Amino acid sequence: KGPAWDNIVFVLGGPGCGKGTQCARISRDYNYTHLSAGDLLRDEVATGSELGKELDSMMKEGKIVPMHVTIRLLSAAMEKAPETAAGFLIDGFPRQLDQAVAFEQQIRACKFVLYFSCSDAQLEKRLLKRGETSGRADDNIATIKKRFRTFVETSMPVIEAYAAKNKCVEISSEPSVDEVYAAVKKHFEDPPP
Ligand code: UP5
Ligand code: MG
Repeated sequence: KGPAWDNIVFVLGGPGCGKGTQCARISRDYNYTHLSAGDLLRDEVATGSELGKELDSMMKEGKIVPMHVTIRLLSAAMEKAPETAAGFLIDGFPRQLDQAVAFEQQIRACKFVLYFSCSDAQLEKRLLKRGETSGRADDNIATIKKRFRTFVETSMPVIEAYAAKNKCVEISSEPSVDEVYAAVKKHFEDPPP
């Protein structure tokens, strides 16, 4: 397997913190393959399959879907990625501690976690704004509140576990996209800080 398999970065943070926005820039500038677990799930929903229907109703409730689904989708997408890529950005996964363990056992260990911290007030503002045009079924206030709750209760422990192992880089995503990216870039430059 190519060098990317030794350079897996989990990109985590609350709903709307800017994972997708920042990953797009990193993949553009550093030749990383960007895989958003949420996008892969929404692609499955878009096929109209039975599985897609089940995923859609879980996502509308802000629930985390069973990890055998996300791991299968991610692993298939990783196998299809260009061999010349420098790394993988796994955006929005793992969302629960057992998912981190399973991914690292079944695929590879991650190099580090990039965690975007942001206040709920800012997240809510961004998601409601995006909801005006995104067409995302979960960008409505009722689902947003559920997504926040799931993040705090279930996904924060993943971040805390990597932080305890000194494998978590925390960057505030409260400032502008450019300012956040300036902080992000430092961690992808060679040599690292
Ligand atoms: N924006 C971004 N950065 C900004 C900044 N610095 N200043 C001002 N505005 C900024 O950004 C969100 C919005 O904010 C955009 O309009 C952007 O322009 C603006 P985005 O980059 O899209 O943020 P992101 O963190 O990617 O937000 P997203 O909504 O995608 O995060 P979620 O974690 O909520 O969504 P995801 O797609 O990962 O998951 C959706 C659902 O899928 C989950 O709720 C869950 O039900 C399910 N799921 C699983 O079950 N398992 C998984 O492994 C993954 C998902
Ligand atoms: Mg996203």
